[in-house]
Amino acid sequence: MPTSPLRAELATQGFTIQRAILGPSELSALREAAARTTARARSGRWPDVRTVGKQFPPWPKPKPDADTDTHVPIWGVQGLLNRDLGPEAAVFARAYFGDAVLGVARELLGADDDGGAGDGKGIGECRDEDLVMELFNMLVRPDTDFELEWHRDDVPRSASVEEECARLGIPLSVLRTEDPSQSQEKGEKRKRDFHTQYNLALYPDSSLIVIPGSHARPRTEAERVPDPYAPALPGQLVVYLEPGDIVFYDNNILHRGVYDCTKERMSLHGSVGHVGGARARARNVLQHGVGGWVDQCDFAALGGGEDGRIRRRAEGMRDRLVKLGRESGDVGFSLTG
Ligand SMILES: O=C(O)CCC(=O)C(=O)O
Repeated sequence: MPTSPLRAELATQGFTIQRAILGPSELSALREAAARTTARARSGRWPDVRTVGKQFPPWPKPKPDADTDTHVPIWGVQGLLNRDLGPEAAVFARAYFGDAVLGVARELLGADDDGGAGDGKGIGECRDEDLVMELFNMLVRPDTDFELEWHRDDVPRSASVEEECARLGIPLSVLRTEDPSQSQEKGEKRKRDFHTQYNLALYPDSSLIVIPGSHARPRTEAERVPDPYAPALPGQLVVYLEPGDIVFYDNNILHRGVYDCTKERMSLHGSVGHVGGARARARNVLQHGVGGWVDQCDFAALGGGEDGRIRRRAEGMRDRLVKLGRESGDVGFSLTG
């Protein structure tokens, strides 16, 4: 069992919530930048979006008509750190690379042991030099109600139980129990994760639904149901966040999104890597098109003084992602649809 309470909760439940990590001025700056960016994306002037009706990347790029008003139906905006976004990118960069988010990420990415690898590596605290820039996107209210199917981010629905166990890094002994959700083996993943993913809410958010503990076991029969949009599965839990709350979750927890078009949603959806993960993370990160612009990211707007420390951290994390991109080649896509 990990010694850090946060790591222990992530290992057993598959998610952990931290309340009110943003101060009022940071929250208000982020809301303003998020509103401008969302309006720009809906008007077709930001190409990197998640379009309603499609769950997984790649998403089509809107082609605005110069003569008529364009309205793009979106449920997400991608690439918040892309310098082409203009001044908003610096506001988002302060949140992504700042201590509030990365303090929690570093704790979650630290380790008490080598996670079962048996090579004696990877023990200890996670330092700034270990961090790798990954994704920073935003999930927003669609114009019409929209749902995502139940999924794990990096394991296809078609995976057999054996494949699922291998991808999740859980012992095959789980298979020998009658009901995997009741297994003694359940509840703690053996393999160390070299990344962590989060939703940071700028408005009250109840869109994410998870099945606690499901990251550490194969799907039960009930979870292998033919209806990927099954409205209720045993043990499901709606994640309630207030503005400034953040949920870190294992991206292979069984989860879905249910979006109510009458409720404002602007939740920053990010992931942070550890250098130990390198190639294994390449597909998850680079399938979102980040490789096309990450080497152009310029964090000069983060300034000097105290911000200089954050800027240096940002540049180091960016450089480690650029290196990962160079080494990885064509990575393909995790899921389709
Ligand atoms: O809307 C959410 O919080 C979940 C998004 C999600 O499941 C995904 O991006 O894969």
